[in-house]
Amino acid sequence: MKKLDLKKICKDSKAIAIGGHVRPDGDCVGSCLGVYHLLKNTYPEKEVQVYLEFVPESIKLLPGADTVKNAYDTDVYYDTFIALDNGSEERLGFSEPVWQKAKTKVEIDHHISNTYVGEHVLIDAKASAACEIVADLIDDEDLTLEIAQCLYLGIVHDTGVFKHNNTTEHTMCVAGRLLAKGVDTEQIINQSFYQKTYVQNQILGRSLLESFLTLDRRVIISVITNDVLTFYGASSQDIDGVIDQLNVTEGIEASVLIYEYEIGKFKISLRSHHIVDVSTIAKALGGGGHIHAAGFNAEGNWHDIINNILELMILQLEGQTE
Ligand SMILES: [Mn+2]
Repeated sequence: MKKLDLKKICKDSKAIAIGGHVRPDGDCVGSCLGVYHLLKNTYPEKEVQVYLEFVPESIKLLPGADTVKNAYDTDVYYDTFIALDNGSEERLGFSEPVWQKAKTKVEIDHHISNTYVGEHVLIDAKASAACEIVADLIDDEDLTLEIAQCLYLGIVHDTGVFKHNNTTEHTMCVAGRLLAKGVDTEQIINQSFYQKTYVQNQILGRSLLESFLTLDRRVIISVITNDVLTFYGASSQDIDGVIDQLNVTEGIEASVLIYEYEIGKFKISLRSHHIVDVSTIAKALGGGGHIHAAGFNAEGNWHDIINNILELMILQLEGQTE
């Protein structure tokens, strides 16, 4: 596999920009900050700047997170741009013009759909996370605790704490190498991944309490109305994770979460385990997604939405094809 030498590529650059995809996640922020620390440590005199749309609240514990900018300085020319965890140029968002102008373009990613070509492109779809690839590009003497913290967090997030099937033997070896640098794994995993705000917990509790089982207890459904959101002062971000909790209920095949983000307007998340292909259901109702995780938007009355979903789900549970 082609290996990039980040230090060598940046040796003659005066200013280096680093960026990732819109709506940055743990792997995106972690890989950007990991590369940021590597270059700052190697070339303290150079201008190195990370550009991301935002840093999610739960990831602000990473060293260097406070240096990230969400608008670019038009008076600085970056001769090198390093894009991470980013499948296509458009996904860079506001920093795309900086990328376009840069003389040297570096792309490191693990999305199978990645379309980049160029001299400094490194795409490994087998890697669990961009952070895993970046870790392999950093020699042991350059791998500081700060870098290890950033990369560890990214791997934790993209593997769902080493749970998803993208976790390989190599992933664990990389994680072990980062761990050896002194990463406080419990702090990173709990604070950035599992920790919830009080409001998020209240919404989760309420959703579980009001959920119900149907179709022979094979489908679990919960509805969060706009009244409930308003009562708790919750926003759509506070709904994250509710569907996953519904979906780990023992014995169910599929789960449905309906939430009313505005009065009469709903977002619907669907999950399934084995039999039901929720992507076809979501597609039939105007949305899309993957076989076991999909969603769509709807307006009107949530009773009708449930009826529409169940009608399609029954067909699949009964083994009919549609
Ligand atoms: Mn990723």
